[in-house]
Amino acid sequence: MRQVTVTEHLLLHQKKTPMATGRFTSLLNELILSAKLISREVTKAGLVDVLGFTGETNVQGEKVRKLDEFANNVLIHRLRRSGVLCAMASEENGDLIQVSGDLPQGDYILIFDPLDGSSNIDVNVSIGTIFSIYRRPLHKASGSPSLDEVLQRCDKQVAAGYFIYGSSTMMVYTTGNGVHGFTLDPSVGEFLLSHPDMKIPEQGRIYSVNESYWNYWDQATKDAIAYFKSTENALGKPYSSRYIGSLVADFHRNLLYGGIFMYPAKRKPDGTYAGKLRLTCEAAPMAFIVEQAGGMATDGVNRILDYTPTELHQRVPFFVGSPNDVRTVREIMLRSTSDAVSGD
Ligand code: P6P
Repeated sequence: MRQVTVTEHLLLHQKKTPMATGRFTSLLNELILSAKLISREVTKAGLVDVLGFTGETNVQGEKVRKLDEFANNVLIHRLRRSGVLCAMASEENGDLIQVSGDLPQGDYILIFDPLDGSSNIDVNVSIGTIFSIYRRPLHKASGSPSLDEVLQRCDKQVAAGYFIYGSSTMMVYTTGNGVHGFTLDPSVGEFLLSHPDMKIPEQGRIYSVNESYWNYWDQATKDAIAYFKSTENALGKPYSSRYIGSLVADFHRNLLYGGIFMYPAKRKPDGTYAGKLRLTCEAAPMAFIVEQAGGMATDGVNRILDYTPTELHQRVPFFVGSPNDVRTVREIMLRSTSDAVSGD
């Protein structure tokens, strides 16, 4: 396959969308540079643990700190200078990160999880950076954007993607014209097209969930999970159970092989139920990607992309993957809930 870079692919294959503009390309390039810097540090993480500090300093001239703080600082530092953002939001920061002041601004809004699953880094498990991009509502394009300009309906995303730092570093993204995967070739420092037009298998063979929460799930959830462990399912045998505990790694494997990732609502000490994953920087971008790859993403019943966030760090139950499996979960949950209501 001829070597195609991300920028080339964007300009060549997506020219029919407004996203193939120079401004979006410079945003993507700053994300790519950030990912290269993060990938380099993630790769050395084990050495930092074994050898103590490497003695190197990071972009801010400070000693290498915790990896997710490092990743967060790299993204904020670089993207502030992209000249195309009016606001950012990070999983690591409680509030909006403004891009005001002397730096040039644009009308894109970036929401990201700088290093998802970073607790896995000490055991050399793949982790990732997740990003979601919106445009500022045109009628408000002046001054610093307010929170309500950022909390847009999730199907308003103009792009979404992730970097996965694993056996190789990959970038998978969509601008609404399919999903495309690029693998970093460290020898040239470029992400090269390796997975054009990715499509998730319609029927999965894998289910991914942390079963230790069984006693914290409601009955509808237990009925759904039991489906994948039974012989009364689409496969006629139990699905394979694969759970890494790193969303990007579990999602990426299921995108390639087919399957469903589930993080259901759990009962809290006060008796209410809530999800763990964050809507704006985890569920919404992954939902955009999976739908563009022919998959589905719900909170068990409702489509994730139909959500409008009420707060920046809102959490949701999350079911994402092969459409047959996500649809089946929805049917089981609706039936289980109606049985509960009618007392069956
Ligand atoms: P648990 C990592 O902390 C994360 O946010 C996701 O990457 C991952 O899917 C999930 O939490 C794992 O959570 O409760 O199973 O450890």
